[in-house]
Parts: sequence; C-alpha cells; structure tokens
Amino acid sequence: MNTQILQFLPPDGELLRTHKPDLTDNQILKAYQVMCQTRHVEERMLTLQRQGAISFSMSGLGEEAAIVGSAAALNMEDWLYPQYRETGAIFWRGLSIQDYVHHMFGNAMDPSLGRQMPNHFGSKALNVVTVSSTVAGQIPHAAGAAYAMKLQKEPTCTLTYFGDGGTSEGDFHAGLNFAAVRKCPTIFFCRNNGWAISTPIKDQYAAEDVFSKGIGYGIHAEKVDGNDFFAVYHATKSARQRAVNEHKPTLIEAVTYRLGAHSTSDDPSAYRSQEDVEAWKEKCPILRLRRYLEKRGLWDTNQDKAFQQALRQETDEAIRVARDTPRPPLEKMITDVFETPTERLKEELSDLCRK
Ligand SMILES: Cc1ncc(C[n+]2csc(CCOP(=O)(O)OP(=O)(O)O)c2C)c(N)n1
Repeated sequence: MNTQILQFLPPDGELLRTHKPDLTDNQILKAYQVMCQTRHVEERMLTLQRQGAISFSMSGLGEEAAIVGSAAALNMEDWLYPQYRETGAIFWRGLSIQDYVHHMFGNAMDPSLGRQMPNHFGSKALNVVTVSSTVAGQIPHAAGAAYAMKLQKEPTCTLTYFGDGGTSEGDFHAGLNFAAVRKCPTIFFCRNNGWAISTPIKDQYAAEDVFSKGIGYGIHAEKVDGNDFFAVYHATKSARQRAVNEHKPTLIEAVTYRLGAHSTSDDPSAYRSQEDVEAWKEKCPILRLRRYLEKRGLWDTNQDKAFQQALRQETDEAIRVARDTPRPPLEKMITDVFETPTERLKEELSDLCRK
C-alpha cells in the first residue's frame, strides 16, 4: 500500500520537473478560469444570502483544485454524482453562471422550480445527477449506474463526490463493496476537507486515512494533494482508464481543507481556530495554479484583472436577471411528484393559495 501523498505542484507553483501534464495549455488555462469563476460566483452567493435575496448557500472555497481537477479528467459522457460542494465540476461541464444563479434563486428558470434547496444543482444535458441532501446517498447510485454502463458495454464511467463525513455512512461501504465485487467503472472521490460541519476527522474515523478503506474492499486507492490541480487530474485520469478499460473502481482521497463555513447556517469560529484556516490559505489551490501559469508565461496580472472584471460583470448581470425573473407558479409545487396529484396535495395547495 503506497501511503505517499501524490503531489506535482507545490504551493510555490514550481511543477515537478519529471511531471509532464497530459493537458494542453488551453485546458490548463480553462481549469484556472473555471476555478476563479467558481470562487467568485460562490462568494457572491454568500453575500446574496446575507442580504436575504436567497435562502441558503454552500461553497467549495479552498477545494477548487480537487473539484475542477477531477471533473477535467473525465469525458463529457461520464456521469457525475455530486454531493453539494461541487459547483466547479458543473461549471467545468459548461453550466452557465446565469443558469446557476437562476437555480440559487429557485425562480421560474430553475430546472427544479425552487422545489429543491439552493446548491442542489444538476443537469440532464451535462450528465450531472441532481444533488440530494442525504449525505453519501449518491455513492451507491454511482456504483449502480456504473454497473449498468458496464452491462450495456458503454465506454464510460461514473464519478461520485463526497466528504470525509460521508465515509462514516453505510452507503459509502455498500457502494465500495458493490463496485469492488461487481467490478463497476466507478471513481469514488473523497474531498477530505478536514471537517463534517463541526466534526473534525479525528472524531470521524480512527484509521490513518480514508483511502486505506478502499484497500480493505479490494479497490485501487490513492491519496493526493487535493490543492494540486495536476495531482488530482493525473489520479482521476488514471482512475478513468482503469474504470473504462478494466472495469475496476478507484477510491481517491483528495486532502484539502474547507476554508469557509459548512454552509450559511454555520459559524465555524465556534469550533475551530483561525490559525488553522490561515495556514491552509497559504496552500490556496487557485494561487498555486496561477503561479504556475505565470512562471510559464501563459498568464499575467493584466490578463487576470481583465478576466476578473469580466467575471464580475457577467455575475452582476446574471444576478440582475435572476432577481427580475418571477417565482415559479405555486401549483408547480405539487407537479412532478405523482403522475396525478393526490386529493390531499390538491387540498393543501388550495389552502396555500387562499393564504
Ligand atoms: C444522512 C445524513 N445525515 C446527516 C445530514 C446532515 N449533514 C449535512 S452535511 C453534513 C456533513 C457532511 O460532511 P462531509 O461529508 O465531510 O462533507 P463536507 O460538508 O465537509 O463537504 C451533515 C452531517 C444529512 N444531510 N444526511
């Protein structure tokens, strides 16, 4: 068992000389831009929640390399089963800022018509299965869908995201065991960000790490620096090949840190020290990739300023449009649940409409 953590890009942005990324410069630039877009949009959502414009938000602050690096290593035909923190993955696949903001407002342009909480995104067109709040529930779904892909001889795989907290759920163990025994083309991607709301990893599991649990199930498993875009990309790309060519699942543990609160309903100052947070800020995945791009002459301060400015404008406009978009009609609350709404549901709706 290799307990080494895979790292190619240290915080100074000097890529290991022996590592040759299997990516074009344009793909690396796109990844950087998607990571910046994710951070900017999620920060704006937090502000909107504080203003009372949206009800709730969560972010992948500090985890952008783990999220975008893994999404970038897949093909568009592969399916993603996110947890809720993976806005960057759906942005990588092409969801527009406008569509994301409509969803966060839960307005008439939100595909789930406001019936889901914000951050419960998904897209049929982009093969991203809608987020559901139940921690780890997506893990067996991803294993099962991958099994179906294998039976149908599709050259695709599934990737499911979850946090360190998710590994304590029965669904994690059921999903890994099923995938190992049935040889499912699945990638289990754990964002080990140190916390499950206020529970630190030392109270979450007694093992040294998460990836070793995969070994116990007979699954190829490895641990990567989750703030290193190249390490995450490389591990996920190899996992994809193993999944599609050999029908073997992989567990990847991406070691990172949740820099923000768990959600807008949380205050982390009640349970963790600011020093830890500051120490992890030094390892910022976005800054690290930007240093790399600058060293290679692929990006500079002026380009960054112009890019951030355009990002602000696009987000401002998306927010303006989402604010002006009407709410979904009330009766939509009871559609898409049963083929024909039950009498009880109709009664409840008419009570609501009278109020
Ligand atoms: C089955 C279940 N139990 C509890 C919760 C409440 N809950 C929501 S998120 C969360 C923490 C999850 O932590 P982790 O899996 O580490 O992911 P992270 O939020 O750190 O990304 C909990 C306990 C839930 N949604 N579902």
